[in-house]
Amino acid sequence: MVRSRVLSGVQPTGALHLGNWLGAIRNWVDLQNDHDTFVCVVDLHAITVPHDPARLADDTLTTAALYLACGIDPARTTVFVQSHVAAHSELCWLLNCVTPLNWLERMIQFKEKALKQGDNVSVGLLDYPVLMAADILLYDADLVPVGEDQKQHLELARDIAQQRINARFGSEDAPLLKVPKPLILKEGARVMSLTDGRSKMSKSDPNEGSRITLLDPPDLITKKIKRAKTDPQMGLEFDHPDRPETDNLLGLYAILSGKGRDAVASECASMGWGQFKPLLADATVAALEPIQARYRELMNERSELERVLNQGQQQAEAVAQATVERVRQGLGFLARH
Ligand code: AQP
Repeated sequence: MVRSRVLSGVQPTGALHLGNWLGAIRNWVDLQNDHDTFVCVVDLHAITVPHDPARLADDTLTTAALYLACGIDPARTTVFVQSHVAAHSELCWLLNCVTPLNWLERMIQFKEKALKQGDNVSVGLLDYPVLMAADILLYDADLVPVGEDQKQHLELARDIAQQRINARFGSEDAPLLKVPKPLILKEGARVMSLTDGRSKMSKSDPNEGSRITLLDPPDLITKKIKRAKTDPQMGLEFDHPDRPETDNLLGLYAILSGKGRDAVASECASMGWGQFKPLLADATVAALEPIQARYRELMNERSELERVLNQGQQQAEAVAQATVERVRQGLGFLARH
């Protein structure tokens, strides 16, 4: 049976956190059992906002090592670094030239991120969704796991493939690009900031206390959870509209302890924060301990990590190159040999 192909990635813009794991990487680990999975470290995306050149390579390697430490298996998943496959930049350029500017100007994430950058907004930030479209379309992905904030970008990738490439340069029986579908992720996968239950946990939040990174040591995890924002009400409950922090922390406990929401709802119904927070801290430390141990092993075997990324690059290149050639042909370029 032909397995559906899935593509996803995380930007190496800083230390990966619980949101990246529970909202993204954990799902890829499940998907690799019955899908043809491609996961990359999207380093070209990481430079669409100002970045530190002294950290990019290390952050890229760390991100790849964390994929493996979280359970991505290179025997079943193609793991690679986006910039190692030049076809991403090439297809992005080809797509740029057929994408209307006003499609990009209305992207919500661009508007939000541009506001934070002030006068320093790069063309790359505006072009981010076209690069993302290239990432997906290069691999003939059937499905793309998307959270709420990436839905608009996937819609754009579909429109570029369908309306701007296939309809204009392909034929109905031989479309140049496969049009991907969204894979809606399981409920409860959105992890919120520890300092504000209404905004998502994020690598770029200037307050480090807002997130727990996958490599935080136990004492730091305990400290961050101790300081996490709460409310003065006794008794902890899910889904209360005025208690976003409670919902977030209980949700984390349900996942990280492995107990699930129903068991946690009854266990914590009459608890106060003083009793709950140490439980959450212990569950978080225990859940991250095997990931951290495997990460340390992997970083001590750098040559093995590099071998995995080289192999991933070759596998990815084989698929990506064929797509670029198809699109080049459709657009009428002189053949190259
Ligand atoms: N808080 C979150 N809860 C659930 N899922 C999350 N993801 C990110 N934050 C959360 C998922 O992680 C994947 C990769 O994210 P990304 O690095 O490409 O960019 P992002 O979504 O913008 O993540 P960050 O941490 O907020 O990065 P910065 O601060 O650099 O922009 C995606 O699948 C995302 O849904």
